[in-house]
Amino acid sequence: MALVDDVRITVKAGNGGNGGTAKKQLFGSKKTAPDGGNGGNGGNIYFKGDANISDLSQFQFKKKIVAANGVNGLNKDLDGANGEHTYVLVPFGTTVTDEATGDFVEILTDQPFCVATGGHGGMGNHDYKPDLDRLTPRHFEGGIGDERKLHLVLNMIADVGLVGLPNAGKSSLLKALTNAVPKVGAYPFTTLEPNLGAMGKIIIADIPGLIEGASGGKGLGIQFLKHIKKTKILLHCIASDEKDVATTYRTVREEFAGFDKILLEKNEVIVLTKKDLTTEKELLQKIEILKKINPQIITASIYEPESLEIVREKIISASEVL
Ligand SMILES: Nc1nc2c(ncn2[C@@H]2O[C@H](COP(=O)(O)OP(=O)(O)OP(=O)(O)O)[C@@H](O)[C@H]2O)c(=O)[nH]1
Ligand SMILES: [Mg+2]
Repeated sequence: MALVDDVRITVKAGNGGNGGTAKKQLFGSKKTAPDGGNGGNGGNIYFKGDANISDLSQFQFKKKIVAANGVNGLNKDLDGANGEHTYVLVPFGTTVTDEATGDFVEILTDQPFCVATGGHGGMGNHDYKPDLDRLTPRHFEGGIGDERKLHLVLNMIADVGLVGLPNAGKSSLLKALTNAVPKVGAYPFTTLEPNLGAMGKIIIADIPGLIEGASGGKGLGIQFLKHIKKTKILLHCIASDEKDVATTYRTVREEFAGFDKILLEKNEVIVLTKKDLTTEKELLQKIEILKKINPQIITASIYEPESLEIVREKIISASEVL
């Protein structure tokens, strides 16, 4: 699935219902008495984290979320009903920023977080104090519900991140290991948006390839590095038919350093991909070179199921350690 991870929406909480201004005729008298009920409160809008939602695509075409208004108060002292609250389910890890104030919150639990409060219901005239002029009500208007422009950004919470140069075989590996069906191509920058896939309970993210200078803005990958900031394990993919695997490795690590050093501290497993494209001898030489830098190294080919089994086992064992 392509990931929608950055949207701007408007939320509008319900307005309060107006208080009633009715008067009843008093029995056996020419006098009247106020009997207008209170208006209902407008509905609030809450955001809640939900594990079944993986991106923000629900907001691509639904840019405004509106909660119900409170119902107006009626005569015979009937209070209007409160407008129903609206609960919006978002993926865990969604940051919600109020564009006007810059205030933000990261949704990390399923506890409802109120982003817009409904207006108070207006006071029905039956509630007026006798010292107020009960027959010319002043506070009957319901309050206006909050309206806010919100910027939602999903820093997705994947357990494992696939990183490497363009064309390293990252998306192919995601496809082979999970239920995801990312686009695969024999050219760099096939992946333009991050892809997510599930291997059992483990979520794997595949991001666009990184190139030298990416942390300074070159290519595509850098804007997506934020998505792997929270992963526990990085699978650093290097194609076995690369001539200088050590330089390739360092190129990507330097981009990590340029973006956020936290990436350098993550548990990293090197995967020499496309092992079918090289000889056993060459493969062993490349393993020897890379082992000196990081001893956690495995080899894989999407055409060799037993090698994929080893990748799976490595991911699972690395996840268990953490
Ligand atoms: N022979 C062989 N080819 C592979 C293997 N894995 C991937 N490829 C090929 O390598 C090319 C690039 O694969 P992708 O999975 O798109 O590479 P990527 O790293 O996701 O590339 P970007 O999205 O551009 O960063 C495609 O033509 C794949 O078919 C493999 O194990 N063996
Ligand atoms: Mg790709």
